[in-house]
Amino acid sequence: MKYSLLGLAATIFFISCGNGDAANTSNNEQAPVTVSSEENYTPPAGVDAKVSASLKPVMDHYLDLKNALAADKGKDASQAGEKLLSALNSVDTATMTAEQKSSFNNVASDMREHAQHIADNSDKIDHQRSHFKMLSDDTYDLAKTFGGGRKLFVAHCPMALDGKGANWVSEFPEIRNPYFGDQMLECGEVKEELK
Ligand SMILES: [Cu+2]
Repeated sequence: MKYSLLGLAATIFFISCGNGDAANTSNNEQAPVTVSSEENYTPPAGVDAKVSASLKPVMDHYLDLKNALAADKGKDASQAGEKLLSALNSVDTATMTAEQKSSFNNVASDMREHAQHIADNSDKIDHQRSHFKMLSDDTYDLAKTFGGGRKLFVAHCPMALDGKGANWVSEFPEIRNPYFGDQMLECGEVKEELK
């Protein structure tokens, strides 16, 4: 019984990740990613240009943080977390509608908490990654409401965080898994595109 369960777990592992070799492939063997362009981007209707512009650094620092985790660099993730915090505090809410303002404030207060934990735990990448899941869900909500400043991709890894599964937002469609880094860099798939 014990052995068949192990076999089942191994099968799920390989189905989930498509390619079992992914675990043994190092960063520099990956094909380059195709980063989406910021040119010709139009924010969703009803979002003021000032709001969109002041949210851009928030998105950029989130993406830096995500790339740092995919590269297994807790220190860089921590620094991106710091920058994300200050970018959140510089968002121009003056031209937001009342509805936008309350949605932004809700998401931003949650994001601040997770960014702070990530900033404070540069030597505990697992801890950073568990906060990153919630930060990613917040970032998704933000991009849905206010636009992401460019085309974005929402990816999912069913194995992240001990099999609970988790999403992330990316500026490219290729999978570079921020929950596993080099250990399983290509585990996951794109679930949604945000234009
Ligand atoms: Cu924490």
